[in-house]
Amino acid sequence: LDKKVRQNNWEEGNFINYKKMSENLAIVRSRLNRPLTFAEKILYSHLDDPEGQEIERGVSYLRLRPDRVACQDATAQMAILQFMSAGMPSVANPSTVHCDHLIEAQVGGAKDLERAVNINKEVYDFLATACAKYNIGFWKPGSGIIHQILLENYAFPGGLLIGTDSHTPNAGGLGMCAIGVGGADAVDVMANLPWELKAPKVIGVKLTGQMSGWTAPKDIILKVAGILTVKGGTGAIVEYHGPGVQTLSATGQATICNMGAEIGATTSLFPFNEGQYSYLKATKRSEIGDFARSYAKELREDEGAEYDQLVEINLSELEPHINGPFTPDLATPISKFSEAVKANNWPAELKVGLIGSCTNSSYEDMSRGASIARDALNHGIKAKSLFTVTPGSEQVRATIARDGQLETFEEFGGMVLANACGPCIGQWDRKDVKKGEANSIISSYNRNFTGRNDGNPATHSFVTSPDLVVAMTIAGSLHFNPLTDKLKDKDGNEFLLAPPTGEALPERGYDPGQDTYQAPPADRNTVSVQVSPTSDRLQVLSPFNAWDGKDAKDLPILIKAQGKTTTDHISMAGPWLKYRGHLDNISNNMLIGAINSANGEANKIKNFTTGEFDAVPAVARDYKKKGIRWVVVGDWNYGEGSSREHAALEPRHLGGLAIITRSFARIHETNLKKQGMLPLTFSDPADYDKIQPDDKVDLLCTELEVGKPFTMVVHPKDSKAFEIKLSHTFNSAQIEWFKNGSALNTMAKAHK
Ligand code: MIC
Ligand code: SF4
Repeated sequence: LDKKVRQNNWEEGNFINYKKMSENLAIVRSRLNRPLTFAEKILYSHLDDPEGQEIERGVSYLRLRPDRVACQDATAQMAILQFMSAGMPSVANPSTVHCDHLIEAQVGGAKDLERAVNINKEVYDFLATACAKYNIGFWKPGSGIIHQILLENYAFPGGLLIGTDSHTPNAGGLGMCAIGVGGADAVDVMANLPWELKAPKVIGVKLTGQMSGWTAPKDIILKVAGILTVKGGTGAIVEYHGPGVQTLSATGQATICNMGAEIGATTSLFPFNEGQYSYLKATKRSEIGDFARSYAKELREDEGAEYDQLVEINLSELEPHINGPFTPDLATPISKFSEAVKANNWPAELKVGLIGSCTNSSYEDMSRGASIARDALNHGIKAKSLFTVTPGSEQVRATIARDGQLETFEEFGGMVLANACGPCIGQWDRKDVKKGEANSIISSYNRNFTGRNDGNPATHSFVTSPDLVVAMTIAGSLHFNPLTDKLKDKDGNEFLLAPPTGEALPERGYDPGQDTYQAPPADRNTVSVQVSPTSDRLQVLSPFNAWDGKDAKDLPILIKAQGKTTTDHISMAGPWLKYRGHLDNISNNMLIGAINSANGEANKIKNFTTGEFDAVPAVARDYKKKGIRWVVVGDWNYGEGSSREHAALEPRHLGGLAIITRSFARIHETNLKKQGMLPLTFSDPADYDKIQPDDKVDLLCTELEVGKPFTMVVHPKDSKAFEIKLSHTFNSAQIEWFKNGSALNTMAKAHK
């Protein structure tokens, strides 16, 4: 364990520290004296203070020392702007930035990339120079999607990674504990502060049997999402184990961990196994694989480890699934799907099939997909629906270009898009249907909230394996089940598609493609980072005001949001991605997708000072101008989805004080605290119904204390005031963030 093994092939001085990890673990073991889950082993071996740390799953806040930080371009801008205000010369821990979210899909890979490089020049220049200055590895546009690049280059078994994107758990496919966070959390680690996480519960998923035919790794997570629902993983790590693990490729495992974000899990992970070893070897990291073998006992759960909840899946019986529309947990097995389409009146014609994205663009996925397309071509037919392919990285693109899968997809009628997020995040200049027209699309992506892909709320978006996407595009219909339904070849003869086949890893090795990495230069002093004061895309941050020390009286409810309020509803992506570095401009999208319980409409709320209805950001700005602070009332799992901290920064910037909900998604709740907001929950969730949008509320902020509920006095318009109790999860350090106005203010204070 004393060997010096580098974390990756890019950075000279960063090593994997299994020795230190095992020492930490020995300390914690002697204290806890019980078998540990794999997730616990990784977390506890990264504790800042293994002797003194209080450890109770679901209760204590762990102070951790992650091995790495990663940011994508849409969240990195705000993270780096915050890091810059901390005034440090360079990042204290290994960090990378990845350009993937700002590339719009229009006509296909090369042209789209060129266009994006022009449109986003200012932002890319900012990120490139900031990375050079602060010693951060920079992956240029075209390199691929953050999670794919991390898997190919940086993930290692037993490591702890935080990333400013909710699908960071993708690296769990290589046995890494990889957790999605907001930018302010990333800044803590960049600045060498310990990173805090509420000690997660652990949900075990035991896999037995072996998949065959049309069933793919994606079906495991589609099924798990159906069982646990979008909030079932909240506060928990999902840990896969059991004999079925050995039957999966590392990239298949990554797919499963990736989409674990959709059930709100803190992360998902697989123990170190042969599939991972082979992948490390294929990506030129045999040394890491061998090193992991020598530490293998600690890279899995202990015998007898106990889970807070256990789910069992027999892979031999698992059917292919399709989830959606509008939510990723509505899981339907393929054998029941046609019926469901009829019963729910979902548009049966399939307009577009999309494969790839960070979730499903491995060599295996592409090979299996291509085998189905080839089968169709051999019968003289092609895709009936529009069909797009998004390679997850330049390496995957170059390899499938060399090995022929890409050509097959093109012959099949596919359009190959840039190695980037594209339609997954609304970066899609879709032309085939009009806004408002009901239609269906199906993808191998992970998330399918209303309007996410094309900005059209009437688009029914389904997620499934790449295999089913390809098969369904041949039929052009949601009624098609490739396992049982025949297609007609070019002469009208019926045939059944053969089940997909494909290699987990390229026989001839990966082709790295074009070089897309910028290492930090040796001399970083001379690099200067510019933000133009007149820019509409980047804005230097100014600190938020500290708390005034008083209770807040007579606050209006800006909006009482009803039903699903995801981060896409709070701070929409798509066209708004361009303002991710400019807080004031992006605040014009605040809550424009949330449904007002008063009228069932989005972006139409009453301004109580004028009695007029207006857009949410406009009313908030008016209150701010008049010096009136406000609150938002929300429903269950508020802030589900993305890690984007803009969803917390915007209400803070426009004068919000508290967000009061039935429950929160983890990352969003932390993001709110970091920015000096109060995320509060109804102690009795039924109290949500007692609040009317026209009520005023008093928040007794002076009562804020660890573990104590908080009083809210409600003043209904025409009846007597009443009190209700609100709960919160602030610990004492976090209360300081509120008092100082933000976590960043707290950090600045400590530096003085
Ligand atoms: C997403 O999939 O929603 C995103 C876009 O990758 C986000 C990050 C963002 O909003 O920038 C995420 O998942 O965290
Ligand atoms: Fe990009 Fe979509 Fe993956 Fe998010 S889920 S990182 S938007 S490809």
